[in-house]
Amino acid sequence: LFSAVEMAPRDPILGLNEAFNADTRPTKVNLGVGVYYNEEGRIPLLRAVQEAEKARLAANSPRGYLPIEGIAAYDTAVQKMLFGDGSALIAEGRVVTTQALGGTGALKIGADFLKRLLPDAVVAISDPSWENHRALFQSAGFPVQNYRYYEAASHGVNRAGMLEDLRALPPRSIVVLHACCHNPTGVDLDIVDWKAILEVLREREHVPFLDIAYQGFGDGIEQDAEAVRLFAESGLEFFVSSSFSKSFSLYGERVGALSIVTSSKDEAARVLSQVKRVIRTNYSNPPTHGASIVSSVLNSPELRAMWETELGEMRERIRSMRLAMVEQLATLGAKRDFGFVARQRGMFSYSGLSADQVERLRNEFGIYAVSTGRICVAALNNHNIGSVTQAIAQVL
Ligand code: PLP
Ligand code: TYF
Repeated sequence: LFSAVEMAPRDPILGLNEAFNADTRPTKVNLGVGVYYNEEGRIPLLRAVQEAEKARLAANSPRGYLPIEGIAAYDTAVQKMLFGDGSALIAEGRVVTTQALGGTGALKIGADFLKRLLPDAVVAISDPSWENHRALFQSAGFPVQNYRYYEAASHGVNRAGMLEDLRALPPRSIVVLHACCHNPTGVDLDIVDWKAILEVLREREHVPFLDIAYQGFGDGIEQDAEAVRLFAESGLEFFVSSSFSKSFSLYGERVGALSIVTSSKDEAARVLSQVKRVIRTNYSNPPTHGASIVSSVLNSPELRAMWETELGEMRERIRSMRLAMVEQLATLGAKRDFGFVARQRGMFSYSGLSADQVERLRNEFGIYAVSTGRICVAALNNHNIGSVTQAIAQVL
């Protein structure tokens, strides 16, 4: 049965973790995987989460099966975060939201449902994109193409190229867009870009699939939802996959959601019934713990305020690391201007380092980055930034 099974390639990012863990150098630094580490280099357990967990433990809550679509109070809280408290879409009952196993689970449920709706569609993702986007939509049975996005020379977006590629896709293609804090580049679209993209999607009848895994890490919870809100007002039907892995530092609890914007309450009911069918035949119903914690925090004014403060602290700490990196590299006389790092958003920076330079960082200094030059700025802190910038200056 297994004699002809071939070794599957490792995930290029998660594979780095294994290599990092095996490295015995005490000065090693992991800038590979997209995880937020605090100033002490640890994954934080947020105070708001601790409070909610204490309350949950004290309540001795039973662990029955959840509804297929998850905890209702959680789904509602997700909708408000994405579409805004006063959203007309929510009031009109046009949004379907189901709890999902992280942002990844949301993407997969959405992809499987879309395969039933549009079996012959093409999926388009940004060049570059999160590694898993391509594999995930391919495993749902779609051919996956790229649209131009990142422009290395300007450390910005290739706006004309992107629009041209979106226009050139077959009508009714599925277009995956990073709503904020683009992974891997850190380079985001502005509102003018979003409006232009929206018009192309409308013209070509493409199906937008907004992926938002870092809400709150760019400019703030509301600000980072700008694109989602624009789409909400456009009258288009679209998909949103969202995740609390990063914003609640609950990576292993798998807390995410799939939201689908439909044209009417009646459509929403029918769509929900089909999405539930997809969930039921995959894992029946989602787990309780993570979503109940997130739901208690989002639905309690005190805990929510505490969480927003902590999220703001994470965002500000990343920003200060970006500024420190730019400053230190300039002071060290790096042969390149790194000012663009301060303009990028979210956890990542496409640093412009080549695969050779990344390899030298790893071999000579024990500093791990993705071979594309992506570094996780959220893994820098005041203890390691000096050695990281010195190493970068050296390999340049
Ligand atoms: N989408 C993007 C763009 C991501 O960077 C990630 C990161 O993990 C995900 C989705 C998946 O999120 P989760 O870890 O909640 O599955
Ligand atoms: O891009 C990252 O580093 C995060 C974490 O298959 C991640 O999004 C990476 C790869 C993967 C799952 C999660």
